[in-house]
Amino acid sequence: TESNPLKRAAHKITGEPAATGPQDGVPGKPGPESPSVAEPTEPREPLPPKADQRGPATVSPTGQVTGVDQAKVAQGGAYLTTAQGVRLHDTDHSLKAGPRGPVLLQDHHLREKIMQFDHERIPERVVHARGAGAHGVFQSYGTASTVTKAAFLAEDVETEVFVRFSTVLGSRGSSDTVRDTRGFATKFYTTEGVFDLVGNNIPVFFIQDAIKFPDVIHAGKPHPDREIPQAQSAHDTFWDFVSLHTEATHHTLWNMSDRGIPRSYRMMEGFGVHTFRLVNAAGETTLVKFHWKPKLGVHSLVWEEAQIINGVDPDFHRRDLFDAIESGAYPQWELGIQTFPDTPDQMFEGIDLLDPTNIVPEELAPVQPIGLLTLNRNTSNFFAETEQVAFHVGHLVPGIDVTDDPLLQGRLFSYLDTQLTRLGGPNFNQLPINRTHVPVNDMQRDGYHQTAVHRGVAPYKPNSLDGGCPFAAGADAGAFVDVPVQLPESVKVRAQSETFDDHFSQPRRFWLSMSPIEREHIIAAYTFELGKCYEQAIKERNLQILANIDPVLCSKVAEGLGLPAPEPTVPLVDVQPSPALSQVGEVWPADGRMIGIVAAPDADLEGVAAVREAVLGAGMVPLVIAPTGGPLGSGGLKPQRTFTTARSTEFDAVLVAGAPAVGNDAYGARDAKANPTAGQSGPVDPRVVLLLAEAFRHGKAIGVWGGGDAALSAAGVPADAPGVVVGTSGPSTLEKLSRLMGSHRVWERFPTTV
Ligand code: HDD
Repeated sequence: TESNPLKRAAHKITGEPAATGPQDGVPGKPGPESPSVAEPTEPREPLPPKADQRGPATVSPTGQVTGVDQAKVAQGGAYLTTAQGVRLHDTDHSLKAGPRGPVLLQDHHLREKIMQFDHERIPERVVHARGAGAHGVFQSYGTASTVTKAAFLAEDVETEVFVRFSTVLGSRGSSDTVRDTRGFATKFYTTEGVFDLVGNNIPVFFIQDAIKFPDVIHAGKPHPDREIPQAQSAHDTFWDFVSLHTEATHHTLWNMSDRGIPRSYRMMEGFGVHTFRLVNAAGETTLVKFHWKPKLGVHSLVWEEAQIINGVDPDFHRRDLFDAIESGAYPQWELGIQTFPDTPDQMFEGIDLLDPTNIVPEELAPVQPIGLLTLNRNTSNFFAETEQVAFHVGHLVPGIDVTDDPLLQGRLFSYLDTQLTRLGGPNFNQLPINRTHVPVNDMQRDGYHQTAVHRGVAPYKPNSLDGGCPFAAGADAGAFVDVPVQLPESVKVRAQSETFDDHFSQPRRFWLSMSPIEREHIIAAYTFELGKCYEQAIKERNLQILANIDPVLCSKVAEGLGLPAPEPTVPLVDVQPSPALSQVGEVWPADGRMIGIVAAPDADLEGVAAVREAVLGAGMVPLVIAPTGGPLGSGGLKPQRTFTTARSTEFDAVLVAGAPAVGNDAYGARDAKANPTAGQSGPVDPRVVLLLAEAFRHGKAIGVWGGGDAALSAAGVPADAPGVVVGTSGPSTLEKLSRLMGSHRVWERFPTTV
């Protein structure tokens, strides 16, 4: 009955009981009852399968698709069984010679259970090991139909998708908010087969030729002797590599910018990086670059915040994505293309389109929207979906083809190859998450983990024994036909085009396009990362690179390192800035943002309840933070966080109702005693003081009412500082605070010198 999906489903993350609890994000569908405290005693059928738990389709020789209910195969019946379906009556005790005796070798259940467990892990991805995925739908506008015949890009076509976001360097268990590039890989289950767009949140790459990929990754991964640091670029081997391969300058600069620490996966751009080739129905070709534009805008953390989150909530991005989808705040991106004529030189306005270290500024080639991606369903099993999903840049559909970008060409080899080790053989395409949603008739046979029961005797072509099946299709029947691209006359060489040699003018454009605040962040990031290097020569070599980007950048970082700033060794190019590259200046919707509301039992609880409703009504998520987990006041207002579990980094803005005093609970009083300086003014709980001080330092909007200004002064936050609202009531304070949130942070609070 509730029309606002956030309001309807927010109980999933706010912990409140739902009147009509949604299940699987499906509004109105009653959810499972909360588990009772006592152990259940009656056998019960497992929950019905979710859509993504259905098994791969089986295709008959005539192309008829029949679904196998994988959930039944994997998890059916109310009783515990062995893998062979034999019912068990005890899985907690191994078979022994007497209760204190040795375990018997004959215990077949023990043996099977432990064997399976011993082999639960598969190798993590060699890069992009840490990730989070979600299901969704892609709605095409049809605006790309003139340049591509791809069926899923025709007008009003809806295509199911699966998206996996990731960090590049860290292991599977590493933290989400490290400084790194983020992966943005999308699998489109189109009516013409699977198309994968395997991109990043940064539009350029470190290297121009895939042959260097093992090298750049070896340099970025932890040092091989002691395997540190984890998921970081702040170490000698990374900076050694990027200073010796100056083509890495542009990507490195993006990593040192705010793009390296996104606020959320929901607030990242995505890029196909390479130039691709589209083909339309008439066989005409167009070169394109793909862009994902988040509806919420592009936003980042600040560095201290990112570091704190690494400790207090290493799953920050994963949780954020999951919670947003669960609560109905579905993240959306528009897919766009920049188009370029497919000229023989494959250059555009002097920019080599085959060089993946280049962008084409949006001011020169506008991004034209072609469809809308909505992520609306969480995974129901991380391993089966997010871990087993296998992307490949060679998963193309008719109408989309590759170019000769040497990085892309190498990727075409790598993505299939890596799955053999990771997923244990060539049949990973049959895993439910990888399976195309259209009939498959591929003449591939056997291999490890083959699950299809193929019919017929003639998996070769032509044949007469299976009636000639399967038949090859022509382009008119939707076949992928390679574009007959004219190649220049050439000789076999290990070399690259001279047009790949300018490594500094594009980074310079990026630097010049940044606002002063963003430049400060870049300077701070280089100063931090190079400051973590041990080798003086590596610091100096990198300062030389910075001098070739911009003298101010170089001198500021040099100052921080305590080293002299070198002169540039290349002439500084007079490039036009590209305002589209800056993240600061626009106003964005605040949907799905997290609002912390601090309240003690003696606060204006009616005001808190009203604010909570208003936050939900505005499509944001309210989290009430109280001294303990118990209900507040006679109205029974339930807190979602306590002073012990809350940290400022979880919230985009903080509201305080009153000034929660020390001693509201034993822990607050103890903290105050142990750390008397934290609670400077004495009466305010030190954890609230910390919350406010951090929120202020990180440029977050803060609102107080009902005596909350005492909490502000305890935290050293001036009541008249930019982005601080001292209101007369909860709702009026929230209203002013919400207006501040559209710009993501209160940028005026950050000092700038450049
Ligand atoms: Fe890659 C994974 C993106 C260059 C080799 N890559 C991987 C993933 C993303 C990217 C998002 C994770 C996919 C997932 O979620 O499963 N990679 C990129 C981009 C690149 C790029 C945007 C440059 C423009 N990659 C690149 C090169 C090579 C690889 C040059 C090798 C020559 N990438 C791989 C891989 C991975 C991979 C080893 C590891 C796991 C996987 O493929 O499935 O094959």
